[in-house]
Amino acid sequence: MKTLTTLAAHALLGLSLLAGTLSTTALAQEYTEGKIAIDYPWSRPTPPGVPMGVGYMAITNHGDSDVTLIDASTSRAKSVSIHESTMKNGTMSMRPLKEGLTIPGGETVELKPHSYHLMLEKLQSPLKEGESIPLTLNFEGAADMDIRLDVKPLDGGMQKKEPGMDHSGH
Ligand SMILES: [Cu+2]
Repeated sequence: MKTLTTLAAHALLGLSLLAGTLSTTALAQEYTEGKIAIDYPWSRPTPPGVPMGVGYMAITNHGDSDVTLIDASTSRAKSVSIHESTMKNGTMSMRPLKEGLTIPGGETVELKPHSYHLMLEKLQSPLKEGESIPLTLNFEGAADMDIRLDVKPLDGGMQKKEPGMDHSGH
């Protein structure tokens, strides 16, 4: 049974990689703890020598009151901070959210490229595609959560691709 399940999972994964964004999202990991749901937590591979990685996910607050992501930690990095990227005069810059990131009751906040993200600082070793990175999220107003970031290819399946054009690798 276990072998069959593993084979099926690999087959599904292969299909999802070819099919692109929608299937990848549909198969993505979800976590729920109390009123908080985390969808599609992912990261990107880091080149050797680059000491920083990213963390992306969608955080949904099913409660009535605000919840704030105040901190996060992982065994793979010395520290994790919460950042916001903004475009200013054509240049992308990012700033730490010192007060944390608030998710109002009944709303979803997305951490994604060019927007809110987690910054994994002083990585112990590069993040490699296919890895799953343990991450603890600390909330104010909700219980802490242990999740895993799936390390996806550089485009993260986030870019639009032409069907049949996805064979450039290797
Ligand atoms: Cu950043």
